[in-house]
Amino acid sequence: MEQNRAALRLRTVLGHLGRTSARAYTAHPTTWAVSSTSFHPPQFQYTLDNDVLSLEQRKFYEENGFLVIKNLVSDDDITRFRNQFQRICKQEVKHEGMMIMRDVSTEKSKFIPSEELITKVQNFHQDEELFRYCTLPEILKYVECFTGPNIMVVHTMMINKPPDSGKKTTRHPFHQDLHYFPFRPSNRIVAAWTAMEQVNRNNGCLSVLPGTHKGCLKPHSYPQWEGGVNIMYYGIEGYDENSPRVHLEMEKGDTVFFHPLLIHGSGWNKSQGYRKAISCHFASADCHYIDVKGTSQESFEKDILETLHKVYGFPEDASLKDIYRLNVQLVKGERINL
Ligand SMILES: O=C(O)CCC(=O)C(=O)O
Repeated sequence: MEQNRAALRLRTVLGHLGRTSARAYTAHPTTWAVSSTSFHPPQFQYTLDNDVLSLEQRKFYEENGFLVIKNLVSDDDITRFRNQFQRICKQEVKHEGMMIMRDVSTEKSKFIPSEELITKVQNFHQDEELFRYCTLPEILKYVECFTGPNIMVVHTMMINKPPDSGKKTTRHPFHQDLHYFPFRPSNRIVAAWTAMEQVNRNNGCLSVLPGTHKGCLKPHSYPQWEGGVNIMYYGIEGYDENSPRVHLEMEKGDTVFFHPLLIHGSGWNKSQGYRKAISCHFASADCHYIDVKGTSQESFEKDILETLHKVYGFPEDASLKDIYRLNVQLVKGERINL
């Protein structure tokens, strides 16, 4: 029954996107003509009233939990992010608090400062050049539709998915981003993820389970994968593996905005290239913190605190809130209410 409902929803999603059956969906412009300005149905809970999204786009996000905007970020900006990432990889630029991650398949090999060995840079808040992504007016314009006008940056990532060694360690298991966040309400949090080149099933594009943002936060743990799993790549427990999924094939500059409860992940990189994307999580500056002790997020809090203690000497008795307090940054509006 649940399966039938999910299949029906997938057909509706593909119908909206101009396809009838294929498993992979190629992102199309989301500029439907109908405006939302004069229409305020009370059932809208995941999007806010403003005149940026068309009614069709709004309904699409409400129903599916994601929205692709074609060609949003310019080639020039992408080149600048790419160049800065290379400078970071070569250690020409360093920032305290920025996390440099490697793939589990190469983590024991000798470290050479080059982009071949770095799969992700997290928390680039202090890097002026990469952080420009989080302040681009074209990004914030859409973010505001989900967060409202007071916007803070809560998490940043530049992802460089390497060619897979054959052990499928470059996969990112299905997960919900809310697992990592100690603030609410979830509907006022949104991710922006921009493809820095063409992304497709061959190089490990994002895959999403449409409509799953309407569920609740589920327990997460490390998947038991034969080749190992990357640090902080938690996977959701107990989701239906046969749920219909949509593969978001996107062009350079296309950007997907998605809800933090949407179940998503990405496939292994079968190509010889490094699949790059830049991403930021935004939240309303009016969100409030929650204590994750006693919740399914507690294991993540323990994990990250252990890592930060080992690497940076961060106090062991700190909390997830303390980590975020050091990082959140206002990008629009007057104050952070945390
Ligand atoms: O870019 C990817 O491969 C997946 C990114 C993602 O889902 C995440 O880091 O939470």
